[in-house]
Amino acid sequence: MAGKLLISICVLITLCICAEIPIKKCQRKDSNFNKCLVGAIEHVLSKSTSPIKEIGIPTLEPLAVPSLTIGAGSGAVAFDQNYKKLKLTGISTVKCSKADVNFSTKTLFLECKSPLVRLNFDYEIHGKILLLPIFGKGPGSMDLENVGLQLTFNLEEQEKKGKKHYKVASQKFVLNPQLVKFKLENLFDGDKALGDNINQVLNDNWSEVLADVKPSYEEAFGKIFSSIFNNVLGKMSTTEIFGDA
Ligand SMILES: *[C@@H]1O[C@H](CO)[C@@H](O)[C@H](O)[C@H]1NC(C)=O
Ligand SMILES: CC(=O)N[C@H]1CO[C@H](CO)[C@@H](O)[C@@H]1O
Repeated sequence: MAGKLLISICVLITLCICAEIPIKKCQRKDSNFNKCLVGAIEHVLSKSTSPIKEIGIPTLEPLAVPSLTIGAGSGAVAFDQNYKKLKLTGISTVKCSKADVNFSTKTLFLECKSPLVRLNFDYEIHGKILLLPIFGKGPGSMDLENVGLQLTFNLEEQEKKGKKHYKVASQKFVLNPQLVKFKLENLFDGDKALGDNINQVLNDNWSEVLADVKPSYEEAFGKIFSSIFNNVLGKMSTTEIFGDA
């Protein structure tokens, strides 16, 4: 019994020492660096149904956001949107066409696509949409179909324990879906006819609705992605991530 225990402890220790960080590495000096980066990013995203603790990446599929408040727009959407228990799915199927790092300007640019990004949430709203009164509280979803995603990170250097690390100084996130479908359940205290009607109006006019709230969504999710990327950058030095300068 004691022998067996000892063996399993040894195995555990060996595993811990041998375990490589489970990501593909790309060397900045390689001529195909940007292409390698596309592969490495897609690899991480495809494995994101569980966290990658070694580099500080939480589960991204689904990505859980406990609560999110988006302020009223200036047009179609005249109310604060309060979301709770928000879950974003679709990140694991993201394909990137471009990853571009410029080490002199310290910028990382990503251009990706997803066939479907879905947001599930509990909502609470009270206000007017496209001039029509709307109120309610309940579960809902928002589907973004064939969505283009562009993410720019501006980085700055910092030193941690004598090693050079990057951190995100600012970010810009742009999302462009080809179609958005809304589904808000239990609107108007459960009045189905009124609820169906507003959902129809939302879906018929999705592009106008989206235009009003898009900048706030981009800002909110840009910050979420930055904070995840910052975790990675904090755990790995510039050399560990991108190879020697
Ligand atoms: C990096 O950006 C600078 C300034 O925009 C540009 O002159 C340079 O060519 C870029 N480097 C690469 C490798 O793209
Ligand atoms: C309030 C509003 O702008 N409604 C428009 C939504 O879209 C339909 C067409 O599907 C228009 O007829 C409505 O005027």
